[in-house]
Amino acid sequence: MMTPSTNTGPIRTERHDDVLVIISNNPPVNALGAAVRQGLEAAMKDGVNDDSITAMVIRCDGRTFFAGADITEFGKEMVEPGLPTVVDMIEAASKPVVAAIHGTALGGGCEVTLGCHYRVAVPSAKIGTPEVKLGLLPGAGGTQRIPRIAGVKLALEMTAKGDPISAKKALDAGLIDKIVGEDSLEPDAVAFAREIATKRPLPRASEKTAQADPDAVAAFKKENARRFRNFDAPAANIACVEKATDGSSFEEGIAFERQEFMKLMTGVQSAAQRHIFFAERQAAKIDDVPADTKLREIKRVGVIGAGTMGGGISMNFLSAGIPVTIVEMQQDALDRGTGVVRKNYEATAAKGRMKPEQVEQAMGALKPTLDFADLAECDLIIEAVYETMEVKKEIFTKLDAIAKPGAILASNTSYLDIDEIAACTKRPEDVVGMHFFSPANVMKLLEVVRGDKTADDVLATVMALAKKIKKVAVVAGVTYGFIGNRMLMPRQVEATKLLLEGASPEQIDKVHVAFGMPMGPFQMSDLAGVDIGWHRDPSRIENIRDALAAENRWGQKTKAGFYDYDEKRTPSNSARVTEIIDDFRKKSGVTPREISDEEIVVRTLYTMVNEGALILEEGKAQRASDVDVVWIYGYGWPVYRGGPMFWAQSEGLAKVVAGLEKYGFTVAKSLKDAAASGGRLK
Ligand code: T1G
Repeated sequence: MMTPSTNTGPIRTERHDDVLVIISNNPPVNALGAAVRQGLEAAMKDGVNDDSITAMVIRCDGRTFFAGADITEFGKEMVEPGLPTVVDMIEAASKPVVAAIHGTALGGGCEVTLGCHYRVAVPSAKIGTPEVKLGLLPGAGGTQRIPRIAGVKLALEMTAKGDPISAKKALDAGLIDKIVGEDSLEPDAVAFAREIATKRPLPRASEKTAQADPDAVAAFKKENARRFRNFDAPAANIACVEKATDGSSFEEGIAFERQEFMKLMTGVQSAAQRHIFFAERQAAKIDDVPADTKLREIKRVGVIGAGTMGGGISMNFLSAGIPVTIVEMQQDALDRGTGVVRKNYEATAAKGRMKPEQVEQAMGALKPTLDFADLAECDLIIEAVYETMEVKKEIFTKLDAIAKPGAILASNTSYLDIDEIAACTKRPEDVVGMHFFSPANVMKLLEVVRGDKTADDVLATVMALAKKIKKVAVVAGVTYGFIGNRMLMPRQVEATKLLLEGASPEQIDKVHVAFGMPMGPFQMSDLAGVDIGWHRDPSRIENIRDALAAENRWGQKTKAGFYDYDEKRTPSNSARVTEIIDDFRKKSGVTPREISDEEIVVRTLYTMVNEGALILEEGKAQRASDVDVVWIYGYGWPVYRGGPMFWAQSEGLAKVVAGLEKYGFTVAKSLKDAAASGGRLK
């Protein structure tokens, strides 16, 4: 018999005879904000003090169990009770408390389950402590309870890496006690609570002892040093888990966790990573297009070009279960392209990340054709051919003649003018840019280029589709290079000038890698190809790149570029490149000088910020945080620096302006004004 009882804000309770069910209704993800914590505290008191209640169940309405502390509260005055207090109160209860888990019990949500004496979950549930992805660590006892329940190795995996685990894995590890029916979570949890209502002693994680596992810790520290250089949080998570096994009491462990948590919470890295968490979600919103805009149905996608980009783009849709028609001009190119797609899928399957039958399913949904007219059946057609305007215009003119009414016509161009391409069709409102980043099936960023005439529903459809194919989409305006590549240009120009003036490729790259970029400008050139955009005339040498390209120094693919490469593609500084640069300096009449790392930072990083400010002034990006998202997901900008615009704020805009002026750059007005007023770039 169920009777509703107390209600405290988002928390209500329902009595199931002798079992009290405590329910949170705090959409969208039941974040553990102040009202939820206060409600939980009140409900727990009710349950404990009511002698007719023998056990309690905590569950959530909506799509998920608590998905964590409320990140929007961070950095603000904490409102009592804090989450650690609530978790400790649950654990200290004199009656059993059962967590009924569905969706994703993450962060503080996972810690609430750990404070409970028992945990049941539906098969599809996931639990995890992803705080490390926010530059934090579980701050409500997770680093001390997980090792005590499930051991050090899993505790390290969950906290220092931050990936959630399945209900099954949690069951095997003892983190949950039972998997219940997918559609009967509440009744099954109530029944379970009744079963264990009189069982004593109540299992309390804080009363268990964690076994040390030095091998696991050592392995994790090695992995951490390799994968997470410069990040503070992973090491702090490892230290907290270690603390749980060094003989310290639970209380001492908690004190250490609190100390480490506060260090991270008040640091720049977590602020940057939390900024990106919200920026990524904000980027999905188009300020002047209503969120409920009716979307066009995309049942089949057409891809023109089966090269590296065309193949990679196709995989995004195939992996999301959307059939693809891929068009090439020649049979051998078509076969090569589809062969690469199959090879990529088989490599994924070989790593156990895909079943063989899924490979066949994906390949079965890929329809290769030489007949351009086959695109007539597609609802979205993406052109991924040569980056020249005349080819694009030719393609879109043909597309206009055969694509069905209402089909979205997209170009994967990295730089070119979408309005000019749209003008080749009678349906410019259906034309949009979809700029994927290579490798297109791996890189998360998708720049969605909004043409002058692009219809709102076209834009909204592509943004929604981006989420479906697991891309992070950012709306860009029509400008050469859109957002990312346009900001890359001043960096490349200045890096080349610095070479001429006395810096070496390795010095410049070293500054960028130390900053946290995956590679510097010249390492990137060697990876992408020094010959990209080269005029192919070895006798015409107008800059250092021409000189390298003329000697077949095209980068990693020819084992020589700005660096020399061995067969494992390990780079080494090249004496020949030094000679080429010296020759060029002599020919240009430049006397090389000592160049400081500070000058390299200003001229290759501050100039990017300046370009980003211009892009915002021209309305080619919706918001400064969008520019950050582009650089995090498209170019590997270190997430713990929050993206170029966030980083400039943390550097101090006045310092950025002074640096740019010191080296003679014209500073964007918005950047100058924000620096002068102590404001922010919007
Ligand atoms: N706090 C506040 N808002 C949140 C939130 C959170 N924890 N999680 C999500 N949102 C908002 C999000 O901004 C978006 O808002 C909406 O919910 C839907 O999210 C003490 C310190 C749960 C897997 O790191 O991973 O607990 O844009 O678009 O794709 O130890 O949200 O609609 O206005 O992402 O279905 C730890 C973060 C916090 C989990 C759902 N928890 N969230 O994904 O929806 S720190 C996390 C997620 C902590 C304790 C520590 C995902 C999701 P809007 P969404 P989704």
